[in-house]
Amino acid sequence: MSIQEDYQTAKKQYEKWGINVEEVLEKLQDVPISIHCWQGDDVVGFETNQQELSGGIDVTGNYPGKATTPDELRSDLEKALSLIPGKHRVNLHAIYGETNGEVVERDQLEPKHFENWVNWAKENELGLDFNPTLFSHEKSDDGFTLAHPDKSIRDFWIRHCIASRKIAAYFGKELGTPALTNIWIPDGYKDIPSDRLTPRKRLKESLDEIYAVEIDEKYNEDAVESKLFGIGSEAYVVGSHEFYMGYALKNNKLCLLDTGHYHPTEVVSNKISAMLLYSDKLALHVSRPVRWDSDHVVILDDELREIGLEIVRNDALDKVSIGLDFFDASINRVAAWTIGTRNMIKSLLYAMLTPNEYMKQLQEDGNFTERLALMEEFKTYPFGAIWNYYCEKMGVPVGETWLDEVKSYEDAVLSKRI
Ligand code: RNT
Ligand code: ZN
Repeated sequence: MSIQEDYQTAKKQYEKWGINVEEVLEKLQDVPISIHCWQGDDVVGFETNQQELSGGIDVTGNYPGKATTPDELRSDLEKALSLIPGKHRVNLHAIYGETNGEVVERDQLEPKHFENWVNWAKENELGLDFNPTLFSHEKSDDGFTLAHPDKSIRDFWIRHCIASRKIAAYFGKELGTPALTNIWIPDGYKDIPSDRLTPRKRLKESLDEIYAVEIDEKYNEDAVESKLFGIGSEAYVVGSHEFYMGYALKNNKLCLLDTGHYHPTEVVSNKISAMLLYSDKLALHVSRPVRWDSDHVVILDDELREIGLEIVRNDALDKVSIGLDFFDASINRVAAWTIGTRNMIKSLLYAMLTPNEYMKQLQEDGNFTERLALMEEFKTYPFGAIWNYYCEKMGVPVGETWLDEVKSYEDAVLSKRI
């Protein structure tokens, strides 16, 4: 049977439940995923005075062929994007600026250092998002940045964050879609603190200074990302969930929830509905923690499906900015992007192909038997046939055939890199 025939048969099964599959696919096309550039080079970036990766995060593996220049990274991203259905966004970090071999301090970065990225985004019809980089730098060597006891160090990072918001606003203006600037800092202690409050007061003041600079929300939106622990900050992280949730609600910023930044049995899918009652927008870093915040490639597991369901059934596609955050250096990096992003899209499609209103009513009626039965039966509905048709319709490889393209790209391009 052909993809078309499979699709027609599958479609009928979903239509029995009142699901308009054509409409679902139209809608899915318009959901952008913000693809993180840093999977392509193991979070190295292009700074002239590069430092080792720090900040309590870690990349393991040494798969050959990682991008070491902006053109290589863009070419790898283009390859991945050609295998992912839909129009998406690319998420940059400040360390991915281009300074022509010149050492430009992070607090001196300007829009011009990201001109090539903007031109490339225009050519490829992509939106861009941004992150100041508050790690892998001598001024963050002791693990502190915006909450540092030394004012001159704090001020440096405050200037960097303000410069970053201006760069993001330039993206937003040039590309006609607001950029999201997400602040994540590593600040925390390895061992039990004798004072948890003072660093948090300092972080609050630093954020106030950063956001005192007004930037049109038409061009830039601000998010803050919390964390539970990092390598070297096991006992205490200044920017905890409660800290940023309070800050974001009070100051009208977006909370960014990274799926690897909570206790092992705590899930982001359960936070979305609660937080959206109190703020208009949310942002996500979809990742996959394996035993710790390991940033494994996102797979279509129960939690990813649940995240998709929460966004879709609560009509929150316009309220939740979906970004990815994983970095695996043990497999082909173009494949890593492709697998993770395709899975994120699959989870949204799965959710859209679920009779959500009917299932909500079952719960209201106390019919938990049918609720569970249907949830389980839908797992084996012909979802794959709809997904395959969607890929074909969007002009990207169907099923695992994308892997052939990654292999050819590896032979022709990646394996030639030193
Ligand atoms: C770290 C945070 C942060 C980084 C990126 C590179 O734990 O998740 O988002 O992964 O900024
Ligand atoms: Zn993250």
